[in-house]
Amino acid sequence: MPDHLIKPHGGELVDLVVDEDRAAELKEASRDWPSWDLTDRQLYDLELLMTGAFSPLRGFLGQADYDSVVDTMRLGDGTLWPMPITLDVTAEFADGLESGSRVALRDAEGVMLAALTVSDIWTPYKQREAEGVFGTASAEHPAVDYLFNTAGDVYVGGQVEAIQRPVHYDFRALRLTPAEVRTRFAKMGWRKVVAFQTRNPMHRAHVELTRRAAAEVGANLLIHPVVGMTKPGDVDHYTRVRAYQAVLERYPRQTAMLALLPLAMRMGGPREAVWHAIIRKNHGVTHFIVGRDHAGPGNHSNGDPFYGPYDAQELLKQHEAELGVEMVPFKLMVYVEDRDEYLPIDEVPEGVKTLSISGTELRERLATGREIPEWFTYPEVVKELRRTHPPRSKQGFTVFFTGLSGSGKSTIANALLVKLLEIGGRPVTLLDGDIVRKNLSSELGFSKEHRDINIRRIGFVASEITKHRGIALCAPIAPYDAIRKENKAMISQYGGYILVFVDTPLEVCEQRDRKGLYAKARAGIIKEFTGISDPYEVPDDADVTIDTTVMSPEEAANEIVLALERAGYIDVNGER
Ligand code: PPS
Repeated sequence: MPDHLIKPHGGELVDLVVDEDRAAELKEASRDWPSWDLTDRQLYDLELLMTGAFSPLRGFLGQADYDSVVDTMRLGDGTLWPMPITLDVTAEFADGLESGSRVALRDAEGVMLAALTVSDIWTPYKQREAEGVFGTASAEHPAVDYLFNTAGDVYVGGQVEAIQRPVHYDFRALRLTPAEVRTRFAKMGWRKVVAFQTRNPMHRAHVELTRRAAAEVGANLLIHPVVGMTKPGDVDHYTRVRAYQAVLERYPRQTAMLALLPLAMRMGGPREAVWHAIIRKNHGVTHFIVGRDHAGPGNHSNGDPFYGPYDAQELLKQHEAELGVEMVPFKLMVYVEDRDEYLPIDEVPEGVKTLSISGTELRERLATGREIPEWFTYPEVVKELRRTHPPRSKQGFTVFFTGLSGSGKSTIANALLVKLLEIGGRPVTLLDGDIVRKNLSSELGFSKEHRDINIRRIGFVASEITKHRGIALCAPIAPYDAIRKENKAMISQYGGYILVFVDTPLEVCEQRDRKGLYAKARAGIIKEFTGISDPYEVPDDADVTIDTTVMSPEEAANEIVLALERAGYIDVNGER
């Protein structure tokens, strides 16, 4: 593509990828260099550095640029740049480096992606970074949490020479570099392009909003969703991209284009909006849509928002002339039933009825299988969402029993197993204490450390079973609360989790002493025996508590079936 055709779109693009000879030279030399295995976030940052999406950056920020970005939102030379792109490492790794050192930057498989020439090594004052960049030092902000609790303590700055881009096997045709996007625009004759940033599935409101934005400024549309790191709990990008592909058909032919952006978002609100605009400018767009609460991190636990709903618009407005990207601001779009159309909330006539469905409400409708109305989204989007978010009655779940040895966990679990098989529809796996100790944990004893490893293994297997929409019944003693809660968090990401406390008093367990273990424990022959010489932490979060002195195994299993039914995981009347 001749240069003059590409020029109208965006400024100078940095390209950090070296030619083959230089790449071979760097690889050869790197045998003597230390290697740094990039974290997920660093991989995404490096990819966008390499492709020029972060132009004018040529590497990870040095200390002077970093200080300046944190305090003034500008690089040392005055160029507007709102987000510190830093290479955080451990203190041990940094110890072996000095200015002028070379480092091989590698992916998780050990493939060398780039060479870094170290210019600066410093220990950042993270509190200042948090307050300067995100306006808060609260670890409830996901990026601040990352900064304080995940990022390394030392930063290393320096120029990057790129050898190869991180490998992605998914949606390759849609992963376009800034240069590729510019070339497409030029080929299609798109002189004005408005970009839409998103980390969510697109529903009718988004399509209406983007169509309006494009019409308002007389531009074509680039749908530019983030497929790097977004907010925890977001819909996975595979589902989203399939849905975007479907939604693309809703635009007039040849007016809109879809490209994927492998960005690690920080959820930094106003500063992030400016960053997003710079990245889009690098992709050659002329306009950028900023809606309500752009790149917002959600609220504090007390309900207060981190940023005002239109703070991002205000900040970008101040800088749009300097950036050369025009902002297209949007208010919240709501559905006006009488007119069967979407309007920005400030254009809705007084007294007119509006409808909207929140993210939480949408998730609940998916979980219960309730209808998702056509005024809200398109059937093809619903279809994609339902494929990955089936109703609870089709999701997998784990029933996790905890209780003393001899409390009756296994007996009840076996009764429940049979009842669930009778109901049918999902495969059931019983991970009884003894089964697990034989097949997964035969080398482990009963120290706290070993018990925790044992329970973690059970949790991992149960989470996989749950993810694959089966049923896992786990029945170990699991005496420690923290590890039970860890499992609960892991499993709940994928489906249901019900904690059953088999609350049989120690005296009763001891009286029963079916295996003769209590007698041995009392005699000191077995050490670290739960309830006798080892602790049992009573759960405070049990969903079902069973006292086997008043309830038969059959009744107990029935209680659990009822609890599962109430939670929606078993639908005994409907389709199984
Ligand atoms: S844990 O704590 O969850 O890892 O224990 P778990 O895997 O469920 O194993 C408990 C069974 O092992 C037998 N056993 C002991 N239990 C507790 N403490 C000690 N020291 C011990 N040594 C052996 C005991 O039979 C437990 O089986 P259940 O079925 O619970 O009675």
